[in-house]
Amino acid sequence: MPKTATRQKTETNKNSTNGAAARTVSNTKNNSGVTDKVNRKEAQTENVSRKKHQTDSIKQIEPELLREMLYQMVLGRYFEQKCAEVYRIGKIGGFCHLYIGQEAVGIGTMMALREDDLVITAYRDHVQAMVKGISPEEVMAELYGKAGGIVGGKGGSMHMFDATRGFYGGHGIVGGQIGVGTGMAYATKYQGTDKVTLCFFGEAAVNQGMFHESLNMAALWKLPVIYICENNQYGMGTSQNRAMSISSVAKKADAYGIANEFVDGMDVLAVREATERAIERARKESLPTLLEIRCYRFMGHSMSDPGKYRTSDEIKKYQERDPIVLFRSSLTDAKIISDKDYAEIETRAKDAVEKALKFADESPLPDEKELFTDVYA
Ligand SMILES: Cc1ncc(C[n+]2csc(CCOP(=O)(O)OP(=O)(O)O)c2C)c(N)n1
Ligand SMILES: [Mg+2]
Repeated sequence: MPKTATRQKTETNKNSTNGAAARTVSNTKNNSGVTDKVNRKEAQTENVSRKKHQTDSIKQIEPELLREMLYQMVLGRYFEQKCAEVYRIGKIGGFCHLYIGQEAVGIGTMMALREDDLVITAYRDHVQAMVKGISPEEVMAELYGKAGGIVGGKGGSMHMFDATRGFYGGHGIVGGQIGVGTGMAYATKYQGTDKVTLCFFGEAAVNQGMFHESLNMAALWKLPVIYICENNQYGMGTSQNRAMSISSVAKKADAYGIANEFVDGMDVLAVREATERAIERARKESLPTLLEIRCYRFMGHSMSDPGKYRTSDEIKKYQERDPIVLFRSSLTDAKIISDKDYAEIETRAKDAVEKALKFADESPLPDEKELFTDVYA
C-alpha cells in the first residue's frame, strides 16, 4: 500500500474496525439508527450487523454463484495488484486508476445483471470490464497498449470498451458517461427491449450538471437506468465533505422523484440485494434508481498519486473491513467454502492474471496503419 503523509490526525482505536456506514438504507423509508457518517464506535456495531446480514443472505443464493462472486472479487484484486507492479516497471504507461477496495461494488451490482444488460462507467474500469466478460488477457493487453487489447491498444487503461458484450466504456471526462448511460437506457426502451443499463460514476461527478440533467430526464421519460454512485469519499485529493454541500448523494434523487438507496459498499451481498431491487424496478416498471454505494479506495487516486491528503490510519481502518476478507469469512462460516476451496480460488485467480501478463507481453504493438483507423475528425 502507498505510504501516506499525516496532514490531519484522526482518532485512533486499536479495537475498532472502522469503515463504510450502514448496510442498506432506503432514504425514502425509516432511517432510524443508521448513519451515512463514518464513526468508529458505530462502525464496530455495524461490522457485527454486516456479518449477520451476510450470514442470512447467503441462504438465499446458490452456493455456486456465491463462490463465483468471491472468485471475481479475488481475481479483480490480484489483477489490480499486478497492474500496480508492472506499471512501476514501465510496462503500462499513461493514466492508471485501480479498483482495490471497491470490488464489492462492481461484483455485487454486475453479477445481478442479465448477460444482455448494458454497463457504462468512468476510468476506474478494469474490473467492471472483466465482470462483463472481457477476458483478463484483453484487458491487460489494452493496458500495455498492445494490438491484442480489447480496443487494439489504442485506448489504454481508461477506455476498455466492447459493445458486443454490452460494455460501453471506460470514460475519462468526469460525469460525461452519465449522459451517455441515460441515452443508452433511452435507446433500449425505444427499441422495445427490457434491458437494463447500469451507469457507474464517482461521487465527485455528482456536482456536475450532467448528473442533474440526466436524472431529470430519466425520471421524466421513465428510463430503465440504474445510476450507481461509487462513493469512495474522495475526488482525486479532495474529500467529499470539502466539495459537496449536502453529503447524502442518494437524497439528491428525491429532487427528481427517483427511488434511491444508501448502500454499504463493503458488503457485496447488500450491494447485490439493492441492485436486484433496482433491476426489478427498471425491468418491470421501466423506472430509474439511484444507488449511493459507500466504499473506499485502498490505493491512491491513480498510479501517480502520492496520497498526501489521507492519513495511514484512515486507510488502515478501512482495510480492516476489507470486503473480500469479510465475504470469505461469511462463506467459510456458512460452510460454502473451506480453506482448501479458498486456496483453489486464489490459485485460479493468480493463474488467470499470469496468463494475462504473458498474453500482453507477447502481443505485438499495433501496426502503424492503425493510426488512421477509427479516426473521425
Ligand atoms: C470534467 C472533468 N473535470 C476534471 C477532471 C479531472 N479529474 C479526473 S478524476 C477526478 C476526480 C473524480 O472523482 P470521482 O468522480 O469521485 O471518482 P473516483 O476517482 O473517486 O473513482 C477529476 C477531478 C476530469 N477528468 N474531467
Ligand atoms: Mg470518488
